[in-house]
Amino acid sequence: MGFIQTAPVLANTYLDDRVLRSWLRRVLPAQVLADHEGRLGEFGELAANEWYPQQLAQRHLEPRHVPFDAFGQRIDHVELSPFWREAPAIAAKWGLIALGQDDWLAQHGRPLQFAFNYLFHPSSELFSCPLAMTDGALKVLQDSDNKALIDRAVPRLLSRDPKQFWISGQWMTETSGGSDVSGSETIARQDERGRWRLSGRKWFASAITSDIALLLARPEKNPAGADGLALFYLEPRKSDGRLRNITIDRLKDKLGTRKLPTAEIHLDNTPAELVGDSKHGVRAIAPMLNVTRLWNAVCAVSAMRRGLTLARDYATRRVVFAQPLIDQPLHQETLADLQAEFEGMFHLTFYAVELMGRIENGQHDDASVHLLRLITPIVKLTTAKSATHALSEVIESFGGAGYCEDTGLPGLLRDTQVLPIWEGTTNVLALDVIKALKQIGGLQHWLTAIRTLTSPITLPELEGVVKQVRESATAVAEWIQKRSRSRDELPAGARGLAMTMGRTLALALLAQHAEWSFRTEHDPRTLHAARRFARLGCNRLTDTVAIEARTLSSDIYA
Ligand code: MFK
Repeated sequence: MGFIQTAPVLANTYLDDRVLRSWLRRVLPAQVLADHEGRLGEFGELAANEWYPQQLAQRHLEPRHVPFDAFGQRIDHVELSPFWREAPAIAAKWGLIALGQDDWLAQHGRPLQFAFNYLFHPSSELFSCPLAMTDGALKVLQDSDNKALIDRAVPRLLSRDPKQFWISGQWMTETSGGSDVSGSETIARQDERGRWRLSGRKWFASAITSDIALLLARPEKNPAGADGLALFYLEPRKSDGRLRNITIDRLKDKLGTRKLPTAEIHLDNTPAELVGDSKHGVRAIAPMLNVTRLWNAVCAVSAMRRGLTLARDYATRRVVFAQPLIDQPLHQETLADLQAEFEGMFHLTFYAVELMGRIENGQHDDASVHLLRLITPIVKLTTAKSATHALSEVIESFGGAGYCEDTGLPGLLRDTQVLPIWEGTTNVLALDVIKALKQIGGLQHWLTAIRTLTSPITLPELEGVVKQVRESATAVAEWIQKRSRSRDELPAGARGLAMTMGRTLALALLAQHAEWSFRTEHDPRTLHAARRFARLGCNRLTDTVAIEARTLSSDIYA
């Protein structure tokens, strides 16, 4: 037998993660971190050495839809992968939802909850998806005035007891639109007993095995358009496990997220509860979207971290041209760029997580609430794009091996490619940033955040970085100012604007952490990351030229 290449090895994903651990040391009180470090280490061990190998070994075991039983009875059974059968119990036991609302942890609950889920995502066969939706549903129900639904569902969603724990779906998308839900065709009617019943077709019902779902439907006398939609709650299954007036037409044949059972379904007089108002369903479900968008970002940085860890380990084991890859200057440049990009995206994401924790635990002043409203779509779209690019580079860094399914790497890329799509595409979220800017009265909260982060920085090594952050922030303000009176220019350039705002904030956050880590931990690595991220650049602002865009997008010369 000739040469055999050693495979990359995944170490304990918590103990091995300098960036996460350093961030937790900065943001959590020492006692809170000390109380949880053991469990984070245990969880990181399971993620690396139990769940990830199981996922690789069982990569062919995808969910299967069994529409009929042997005698022709419609059963719509969905067979799940072994890990998916076990995952709800893991989530309950480890408090993957409950931690975020632990009274005792107060604002520290969210950072801890998302730290665990960040460790979980790339070893979870995308069970992070129903967890995100569960967390979002929890928020919507808790914010509603519907005491009956709160009493019924909230304790289940927050339960740490696997027998009690429920997960939620979020069924918004219809054939008429995923981004624009205003044309939703599902109709809600009240039966003779006044109970709501829904009929229609949902086109992307993810985690179809969920215990509950939140969805939009139009009460039959309501007007067309988004405002006429209302938010409903339903429990899809009866106590015997059979679906309740729901037919699964088929499971989606998706590019990635293949362990996640996403279904096309029909509702036929399916009983449901109105969550609140019989109109304004989009407004009512928006808090759920904002939670899942943050989860999306956490999953993006988590996937970046997993890919990078494997690529780095592989580079220490792979010798070419008489030298380990890790010692070769060009490969070092490639991995260093990825690491800097990852660190920027990590701090951007977890800044939003920390802000959410503070707002939910008392700091609900207008400035914080407005800042979170504005940065949520920015964080989601910036991290999702960055992660898809990073995972593509990771694959390439393995050469041909990275292109082979049994390394597990192609799956990592495919699962990441969903992140810029679901929960709002990059363009839809960029337009949401424009809407948010209008709602909250402009840039001032974002500019204040940038100033607050950079003003205390005194390390001379960060002078250039801080200068760049400030120049980029000024460029953003000027760009908006110049286009504020144009009807089309602002939306046409929204993607570049949102990316620039995301990257500028990320750089400010990297600088803040670099200063802290250098002074407190005597570790210069975040400093290096900040300077490199600065060289990768923040400014993605574009001068849009309408005639060019019209001509080239249609490729018609008129
Ligand atoms: C692993 C992590 C992720 C896991 C999740 C996986 C699950 C996958 C399943 C799915 O993909 S579910 C589908 C996800 N779908 C979307 O994310 C929809 C994307 N489209 C949008 O976000 C559009 O912008 C939107 C549908 C919201 C636009 O609809 P409209 O009809 O033009 O609404 P409009 O006028 O923008 O907003 C209506 C109201 O909602 C307004 O309030 P008012 O009625 O008081 O004026 C808005 O302010 C409010 N609103 C909209 N978006 C908001 C919001 N409020 C707060 N935050 C937001 N993000």
